[in-house]
Amino acid sequence: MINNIAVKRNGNPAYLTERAALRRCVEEVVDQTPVIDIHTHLYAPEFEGLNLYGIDELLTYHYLVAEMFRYADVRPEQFWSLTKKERAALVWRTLFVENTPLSEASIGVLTVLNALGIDPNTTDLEEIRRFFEAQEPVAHVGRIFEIAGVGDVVMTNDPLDPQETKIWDRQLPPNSRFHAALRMDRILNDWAAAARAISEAGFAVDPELSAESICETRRFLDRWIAKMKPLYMAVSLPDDFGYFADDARNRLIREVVLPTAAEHGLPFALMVGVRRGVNPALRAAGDGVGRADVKSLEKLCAENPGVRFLATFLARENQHELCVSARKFSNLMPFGCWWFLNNPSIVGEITRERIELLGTSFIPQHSDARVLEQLIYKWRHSRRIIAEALAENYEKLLGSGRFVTKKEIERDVAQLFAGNFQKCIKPLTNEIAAENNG
Ligand code: RAT
Ligand code: ZN
Repeated sequence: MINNIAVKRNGNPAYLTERAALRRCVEEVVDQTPVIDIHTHLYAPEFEGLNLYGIDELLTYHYLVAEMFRYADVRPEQFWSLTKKERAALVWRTLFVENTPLSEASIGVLTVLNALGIDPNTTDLEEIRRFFEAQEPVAHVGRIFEIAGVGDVVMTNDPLDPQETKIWDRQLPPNSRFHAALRMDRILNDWAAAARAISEAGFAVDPELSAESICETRRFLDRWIAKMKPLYMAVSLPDDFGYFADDARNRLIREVVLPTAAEHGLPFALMVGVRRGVNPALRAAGDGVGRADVKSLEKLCAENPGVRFLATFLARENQHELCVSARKFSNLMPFGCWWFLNNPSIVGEITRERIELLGTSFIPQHSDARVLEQLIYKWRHSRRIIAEALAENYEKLLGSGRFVTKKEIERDVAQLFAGNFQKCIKPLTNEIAAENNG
C-alpha cells in the first residue's frame, strides 16, 4: 500500500521531487503570500501624528538609538534635548557614515532605502529626507503594504492613552487594513495609576480592587471593546510574572480580563519577559530581557479552555518550553520572534524549533513595526529565514520518500502567515466553549 502511494507520487508531475525546484517553489510561495502582521505599533493614517513614517522616524527607532549610544560620545540627557531631526542626523552619522551599518536594525534601514529606489550608499541624509517629504501619506501607506507583502496589520491600542482616546472618540469608520488590539499594560502592570485614570473617566474604581471596581473595570473594557472592535486583548509582562501569586495583577487577569475575553470571544495575548527600564535614561531603548516562567502560561491555558491564548516570550531560553507547552494546549498559539529575538540567526533557530515540534500550527512572525516603512525590512528579512527553515523541512520530507506539491506549500504558508491567526480570532462556538469549560 505505502509503496503504491510512493509509485503514484513519483509519477505525478505536480510533485516537487527535485531539491532545487522545491527550494525555489518555497521561496516563491513565501514571497507571494500576503501576511497578517499580528502585532505592530503602527497606526492608520486617520490617527494623524501617531502614524509614523519617513527617514527621521526610521533613524530614531529605539533599536537604533540603543546602538548609537554604544558609539557616540553623547550623554542621554544631551541626546533627548535635541530635536527629532537632530537626533536622526546623529544616528545617521554615527551608525551609517562613521561606522559600518552591520546590525540587523541598521541593515533594515538600508533594505528600506533600497526597496524604495534610494541608493543605500548615499551619505546625504537631506536627499533621503526630500524623498520621504514628497510622499502623499495615504498613497505611501498603500505602496509600503504592497512592497512588504502585508495585507493587514494589527495596531496596539491603549484605552488609557489620551493621545489615542481622543481620536477613537471621533468615531472614525473602521479601517479595512489596520485593526485594533486592546492593550492592557497600564491596567495590569500599574493598577494604582490605572485606577486613578479609569475613575477620572467616570468609572467607580478604587486602588483596593473592591468588587465594585472589578465590575466597573469590566464595564470600562466593554466600552472600549465596543469602540475599538479589537481582534484580541494583549499585555506585555515582566520576566518575573507568575500566575501563582495572589496579587492585584492576577486578580485582574482572573476576574476582569479572562471573563471579558470569554464573553467577547477575544484571545488574550501575553508577551512575557521584558525588564522595563533597565537603563531608564535611554527611555524606550532602555528595556531589557529576562527568562520567565512558562508554567504560569500553562496554568492559564489549563484553567481557561474556553479562552484562546497567543503567547510570545522575549528570552531565547524560553522558546523550547513554549513549543512544548503548545503541544499540551490547543488553546495556545505561539507567535513571533519578539524584539531582541528578531535577528536572522535567532529567527532561524526558533522557526526550526517550532516546525519540528508544532508543524505549521504556530504564527512565525510579527513585525513590531513602529514606523511604517519598517514593514518592508522586517518582513523581507523574516521571509528569507522562514523560507529557508521551511525548505529544509520539506527536504527532510523528500528524504523520507514523501513528495510535496506547490498547492501543499501554499496551504502551509497561508496557515503560517494568516490562517492560524484567523482561526484564533474566530470565536469558539458556544457549544465548544461550554464543553471546554465543563
Ligand atoms: O519591540 C518594541 O518596539 C518594544 O519596544 C515593545 O514595544 C514591545 O514590542 C511591546 O509591545 O511592548
Ligand atoms: Zn510591541
